[in-house]
This record gives sequence, structure tokens and C-alpha cells, in this order.
Amino acid sequence: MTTDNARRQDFYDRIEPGSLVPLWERMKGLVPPEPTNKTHAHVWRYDEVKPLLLEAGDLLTAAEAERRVLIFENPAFPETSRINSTLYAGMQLILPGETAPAHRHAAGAMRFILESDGGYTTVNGERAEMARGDLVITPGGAWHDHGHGGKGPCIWIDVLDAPLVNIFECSFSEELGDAAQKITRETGHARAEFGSGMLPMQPYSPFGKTSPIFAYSYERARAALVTLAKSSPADPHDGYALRYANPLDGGWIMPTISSWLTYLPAGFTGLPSRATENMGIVVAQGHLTLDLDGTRYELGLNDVMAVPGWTWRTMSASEDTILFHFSDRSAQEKLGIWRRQRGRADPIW
Ligand code: GTQ
Repeated sequence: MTTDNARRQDFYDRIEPGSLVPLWERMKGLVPPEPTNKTHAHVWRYDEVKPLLLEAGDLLTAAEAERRVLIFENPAFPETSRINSTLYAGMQLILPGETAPAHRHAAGAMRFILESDGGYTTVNGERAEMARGDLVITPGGAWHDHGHGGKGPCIWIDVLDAPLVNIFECSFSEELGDAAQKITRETGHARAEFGSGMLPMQPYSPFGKTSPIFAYSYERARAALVTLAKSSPADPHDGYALRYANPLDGGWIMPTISSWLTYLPAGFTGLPSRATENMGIVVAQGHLTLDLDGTRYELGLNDVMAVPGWTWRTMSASEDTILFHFSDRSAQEKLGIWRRQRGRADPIW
């Protein structure tokens, strides 16, 4: 036996310089019998992060920083700028009168607005006002700059698919050179053309695989959730959930990142479920109690949490609660690898 092992080791040592490795020593790691998620469940508290971000506002201008952001870096992935295995997220600040200068990149971004009185973003020449709870997207490749003509700090959560783009080694980026783009279209143009329950007669997709609507209103979404809760039962696992949808195909609004809003009425206690997607949660209203594989997490207003995939999770809420969810489900579905169990007996295959 020992001689066998010694002979094998000798073989491995001899093939190693030729950049060869025996699969039979690696099989379990290559195709694990079930997901072995490395992402840590981690909470970033708004009342801890916001003062630090405001302090950064004193250290440098938005123009100097290009983007003044504190990255949510998962403790499981130091130095990688990831909130979980596949996604980037951070908290961005601009102050009145500032501009985060125009640039574009292959990575796509979505932004969930936490505080804004007069903040706006411009995407390919069209401006969108940003109000609390709004979701604004920057499609991959689209020019974008952010500005603030109002009062107080403007703060939002950025979610980018940059880690995925970088796994594929497909990143491009460039700066425009001017702080702000020229405005070429009326504010509200995209929403009028694609987001009023109607579509252009001649089909076209200005942002390719990303939704042509780049600003989704919280006011409208919140009203929709509350209205549907009046006359339909909550999903026993997910509460009332509506996803942000691309009006051109009904799919997710970005090819890589999924996003949805969840409404949990006061007293909601959910059932456990789990899915392979790597997820993040932002509390938009109320308070979430989340049980993850038997560990309890309490999330308050504007807190952000990284939720590892394939973990049994159960949501409950003692007051009316609204959550912004984001995940890599959109990418996983395209690759045909997304799986979910809504009960322990649910089949995986
Ligand atoms: O606002 O364009 O958090 O390019 C990271 C990279 C925000 C942005 C981030 C970015 C942006």
C-alpha cells in the first residue's frame, strides 16, 4: 500500500512540471456533491457605515474619487471587492453640487437609493431623478455620471456584476473626459417609451440585454405590493414579492443580476427555502428577522446583508417590512445551473 502511495506520489511529482494534475485527486473539489458556499453571512449596519461614508466626504471630492464608495467586501473574500462569490456591492455618496464624472464600463450596475433630495444620474444622455427606494440601472457599456443639485447627502447602494465580468476576463472601461454628459433626451423618455404599459411599434432594444427602462420608481412599486396584498395571499416562503422586469421580454432587468422587492406585512412568519443564488438584502422599510441555517439575524432600516447561496432561510417581520433583494440568479438561470428547494423534500434534479 505504502509503495503504491509512494509510486503514485512519485508520478504526481513527475507530471507536475508539465502542468498536469490527476483528476482522481481533485474530483470531489471539481464537482462537489452539493454547493460548498464560501460567502459569509455578513451584515453592514447603516448607522455604522453612514458616518464613515460621510467622513470620506470630508477626505475627498466625488470628482477626485471618481466614485466615492465604501465597498462591502465579504470577509470570506479579502482583497477581491466582492460582497459574495459573484457580485460587487458598495455604498456611494455624493454631496450637493458634486458630480461623479462620466465614464462607462462593460460591467453593468444597479443602484438602490437610500437617501436623496435632488440626486440624479444620467445614462446615455437621459437624466433620471433618484428618490429614496428607486432602482436605477446603468447597462453595461452605457455612459453614466451622477450629480446632485439638492440638499443633504445623496447615498445609495451600488451592485455590479464586475466580478463575473472579470471571471470571464471581459472588462473594458473608459472615461469621457467631461464631468457630465450632454443631455440629449427629456427626463422620463425611457419610461414613456417602454414603461407605461405600451411598447414602440418598431421593436428595438437600446441597451441590448438590459432593460430599456433605467429607473424604476419605489413609489409605484410599493403601492403595487400593498395593493396586491389586500386581495391575494402571501407566498408562504417569500411573502409578497414583485420582481423588476424587462418590458421587452418579461425577464430580469439585467442579464446577470436579478432584483425584486419583498413586502412582509406585520406578523408575517415564513417557511424555509433555499436556492443556489448568491444574494444580498437591503431593508427599505421596517425590520427583518432572518433565520439562516438556525442562526438568527436582525436587520434594521438600510442595513445590508450578504446571504450565501444554498442556505435554508426563513423570513419573518414584526412590523410592515419592505426588502430590496439582489442576486446572481439571472446569470445562473442563463447557464442552466439555478436550483431551488421550497421544502426539504423538493427534488434538486
Ligand atoms: O457609479 O459608476 O460602486 O463605476 C463601482 C464602480 C460605482 C459607478 C461603483 C462604478 C460605479
